Amino acid sequence: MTQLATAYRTCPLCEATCGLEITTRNGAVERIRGDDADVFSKGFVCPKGASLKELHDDPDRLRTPLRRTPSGDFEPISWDEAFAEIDRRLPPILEAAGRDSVAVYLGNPSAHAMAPMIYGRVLLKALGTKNVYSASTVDQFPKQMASALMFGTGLSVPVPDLDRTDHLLILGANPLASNGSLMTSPDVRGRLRAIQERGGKVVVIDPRRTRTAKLADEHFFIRPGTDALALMAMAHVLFDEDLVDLGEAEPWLDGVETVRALALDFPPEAVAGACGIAADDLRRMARDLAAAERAAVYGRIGTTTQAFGTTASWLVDVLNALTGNLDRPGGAMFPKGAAGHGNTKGTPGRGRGARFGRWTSRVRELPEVFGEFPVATLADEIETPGDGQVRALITLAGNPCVSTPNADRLAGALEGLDFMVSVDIYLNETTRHADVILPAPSPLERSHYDLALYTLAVRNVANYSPPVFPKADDMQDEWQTLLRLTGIVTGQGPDADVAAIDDFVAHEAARLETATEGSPLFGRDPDGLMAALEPRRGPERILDLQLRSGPYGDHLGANPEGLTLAKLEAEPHGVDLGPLEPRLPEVLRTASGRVELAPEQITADVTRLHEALAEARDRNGDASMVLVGRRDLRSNNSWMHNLPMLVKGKPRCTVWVHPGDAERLGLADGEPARVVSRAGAVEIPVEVTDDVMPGVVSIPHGWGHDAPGMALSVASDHAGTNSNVLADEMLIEPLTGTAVLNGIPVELTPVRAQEPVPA
Ligand SMILES: Nc1nc2c(c(=O)[nH]1)N[C@H]1C(S)=C(S)[C@@H](COP(=O)(O)OP(=O)(O)OC[C@H]3O[C@@H](n4cnc5c(=O)[nH]c(N)nc54)[C@H](O)[C@@H]3O)O[C@H]1N2
Ligand SMILES: Nc1nc2c(c(=O)[nH]1)N[C@H]1C(S)=C(S)[C@@H](COP(=O)(O)OP(=O)(O)OC[C@H]3O[C@@H](n4cnc5c(=O)[nH]c(N)nc54)[C@H](O)[C@@H]3O)O[C@H]1N2
Ligand code: SF4
Ligand SMILES: [Mo]
Repeated sequence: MTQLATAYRTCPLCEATCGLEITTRNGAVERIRGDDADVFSKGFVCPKGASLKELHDDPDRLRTPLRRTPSGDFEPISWDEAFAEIDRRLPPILEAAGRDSVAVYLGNPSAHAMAPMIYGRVLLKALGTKNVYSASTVDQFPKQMASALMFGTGLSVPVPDLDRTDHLLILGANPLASNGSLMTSPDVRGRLRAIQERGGKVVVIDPRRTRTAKLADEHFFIRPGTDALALMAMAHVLFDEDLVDLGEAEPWLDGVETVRALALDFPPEAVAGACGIAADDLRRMARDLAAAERAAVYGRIGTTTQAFGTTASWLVDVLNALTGNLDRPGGAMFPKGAAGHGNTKGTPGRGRGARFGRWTSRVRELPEVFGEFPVATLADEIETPGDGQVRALITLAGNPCVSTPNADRLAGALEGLDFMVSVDIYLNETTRHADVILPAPSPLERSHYDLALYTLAVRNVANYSPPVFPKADDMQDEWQTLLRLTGIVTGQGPDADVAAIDDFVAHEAARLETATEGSPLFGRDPDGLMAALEPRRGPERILDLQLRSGPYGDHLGANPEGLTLAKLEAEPHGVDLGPLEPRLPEVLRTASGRVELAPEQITADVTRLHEALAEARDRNGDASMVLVGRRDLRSNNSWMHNLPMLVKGKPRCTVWVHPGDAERLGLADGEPARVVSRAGAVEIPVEVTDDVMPGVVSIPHGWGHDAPGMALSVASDHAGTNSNVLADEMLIEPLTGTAVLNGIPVELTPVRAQEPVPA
């Protein structure tokens, strides 16, 4: 008999958190479409959401643990064998070479699931290594550092209040392709269109004419890496033309005069040449921002993974503050996530602030940021002998061999490790170097709640999804895998009592909550809390605790109308907690209890900005080329190219070259070019287009699926080229160590002009 059923599930693939309606028949996915009743996404879905069917069914997706054999192949093994092997090989390294000899790399999907968000942290703590790396240093740390220094926590990131703004200035983001980032917002296109429909304006600054730029009312090309100059110039105009109006936030703002003094040196006329934007246009952009009733400035990847990532990210919110748009409806506002986070915990309005550089990396002496080292130095730490050398690596949901700079060097370094474990769903460019691969369930076989993304959402919402399907026979929950690894690194062996460790973790969470002044549960008995959370276990128990102690929570009885996980379970389309609300000063966790508009660590970087400006003047008019990235709606970083519906059609991994540059360099549309940087060289087909600025070329990241020994049968037929072979691991932004992935100096030559390489 046919069993038809409908399940509602939040899509875990990108930051937009769309609600999906998943129709199943006899335990298989029949159809996936947008959930019209979802309180946030209201039916919006992108092709990737629908591709979850192919992901779930993908025969290449790992179903059992794998072990690398001496010949370099992989053989399936049981979970018990896998953990026994890890227990045989990892603890001796820890014992002989110390905790720092084991590095961990956390990839992007680990911010999109509860198990790694909660239990990844447990594993890290148990491991006690300083060698923690993640995708954050090829992504958003600059924005998080700026936010932490200005507002007190790394997740106090103001997001544009899309649904109420009249004027949106976007720098270095293409939300029509990416679906938004550090701005959780399903259906960005609809929300941008609505701005225009209510008479507002969207302005985009990007070295490419993106889909977002095409929708916008105005678009300006910008020379990569010069956003901080452009933003400084706009700040200059605001002061110069007496347009500064701090609005309601004024009583909480410190450092306005420091900003004024710094901006004085950057009139639009001085930076126009470097940025490639006319002085008049910079002036007008600043005036428009000031004139709009409600405006927001928003910057993303193009402003973070570049030479001035932190400084540009800071200036985005400086402009929001100077125009009175910080914390105002229609401006840039602070979300309030239901599961709580740094700026909803402890004493409202004041905190410990943020400290960076508490320790430094061994080889390049790079400062720690949010407890991590830059992934751009991971290869150094593996390759360089000496005390504290990294000898083993655990990767969790990451593909650094494609996603991080000088990818080829890192791949070589991984081969030199004594031991490597990957928790991953594919045998891919990175996991092929592992000795043991531990699979994770399909997204449809696990529950979901967006712990991180709802703290960045343009509307306060909460949505929990139970698993659509029970786990496949041989599958183990990812959280249990992480706890078994925790058992191994704490010397409890391969068969540690996972339930007991989980009890311990939950009890610690309850204890911490009851011991935190300002918590609604302060002073309560942790054992009583534990009893109230029965019979939940694993991520659900922690989530229930976080929801119930969070800003909308039931406070375990004290606020009976409040949120609980049970309430979310009863609302498959999510719970709408309303539009963003002003949160100053309560949101602040700075030591001063004020908004630090001019944090010293960042303002010190303005010296470098002056130098960059001088250099740009010297360079004026030369023919040097720089590389930037791009995203495509049907990709998700490096790992979804094994799904036929996402790779069909014409190849997308091409280098965009402006017609003028193509002519000068002898490059022809459709012909291969050789692109060379300090770090490496690739050959890639040329796409001649005036959608890219002269002097700039663009290659999407996440491709290059041609390494040997992988099990990616579809992706390897659409291999493309790995752009991070070109990204230079020595080019990092100094404050956070985030890799410069946009604005990489490159040279291009036609391949046909090359001498054939002698055999
Ligand atoms: N040149 C250039 N490089 C870039 C960028 C760029 O714009 N330009 N963008 C950067 C950004 S923003 C990011 S976030 C990084 C991403 O960097 P990474 O996170 O290292 O790379 P991903 O491609 O996201 O790889 C995710 C990995 O997780 C696995 N995976 C997927 N789902 C699961 C799961 O449920 N459980 C487990 N255990 N594994 C899973 C996949 O198989 C894959 O191996 O790339 C960065 N690299
Ligand atoms: N379809 C799809 N969606 C995704 C992802 C994906 O790979 N594919 N990845 C997800 C992840 S992990 C993230 S972090 C987000 C990222 O989300 P977005 O930041 O929106 O990502 P991009 O589309 O890469 O947009 C970055 C833009 O910056 C421009 N740019 C490059 N250099 C500069 C510069 O110096 N200045 C300025 N002003 N612009 C510059 C690029 O041309 C590009 O258009 O997307 C997420 N969503
Ligand atoms: S926009 Fe993002 S969350 Fe929405 S369906 Fe697409 S991949 Fe999933
Ligand atoms: Mo990212």
